[in-house]
Amino acid sequence: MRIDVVSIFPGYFDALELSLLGKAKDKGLIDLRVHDLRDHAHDKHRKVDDTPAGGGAGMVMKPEPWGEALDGILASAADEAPGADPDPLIIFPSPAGDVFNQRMARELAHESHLVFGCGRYEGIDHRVFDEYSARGRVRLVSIGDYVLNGGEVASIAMIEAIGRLVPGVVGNPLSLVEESHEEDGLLEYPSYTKPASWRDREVPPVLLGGNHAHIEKWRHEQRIERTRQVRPDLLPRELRGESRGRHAAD
Ligand code: JEE
Repeated sequence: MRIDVVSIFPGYFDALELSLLGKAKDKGLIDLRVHDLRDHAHDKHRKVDDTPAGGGAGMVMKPEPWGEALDGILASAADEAPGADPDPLIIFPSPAGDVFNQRMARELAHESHLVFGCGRYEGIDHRVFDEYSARGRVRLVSIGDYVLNGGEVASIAMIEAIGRLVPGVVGNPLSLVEESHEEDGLLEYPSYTKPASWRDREVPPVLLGGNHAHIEKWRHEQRIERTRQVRPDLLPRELRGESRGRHAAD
């Protein structure tokens, strides 16, 4: 998978080298290319922002550097994959986007080329979105209902979530198989390791008993109880029967 990122803070993406994604890069599974938007601002101050049309607080990113940066990436994609390969998908992280989730990560992991356009300030001149929507596929995506200062942290979260789903990236494919089986919307069961006793806190005895049917049953019950406690909204209808979580009085 090729991933291009455009940002005025390319250094943020050094973090991706530290983890799994660094190894995926070394293995040639993920081709991550980070571009500095300011390289496409040609005035002497390399200015990428300006005051908002119509007035208001803050600054807005000018369209011209974005046009030059994205045109360059799209042209290089057409050059390198001359076959009628599917268009790159351009993702603009935005508080106004569709909310990113595991389903979206799974869908995006099938793409061959993603481009992340990281805005700053109050965002990017909307004509950039219109231009690339007219020429190809564009999505506005939010990572959740809180306000960040720009698209970089959101892009890193999405790249990590998507990247680990690319075949070969996660060391142990069994953990992904397990994950997909557990894709029933319930939270995970609690995990333990050695020592069996730590500060007078014991690993639950069922986990040390070696009866795998009991262990599976216990883990499933833990998942349901945990979900009921902290995310009752995720409980499937058939498990919601005796739930107290859905009553207005709670
Ligand atoms: C991209 C600039 C900063 C802050 C105005 C008005 C928005 C932009 N989940 C997520 N939260 N935040 C982002 C995100 C933030 C960004 C950019 C993504 C580019 N910024 C910015 C405030 C505002 N606010 C009231 O509603 C909220 C606009 C994000 C993602 N993905």
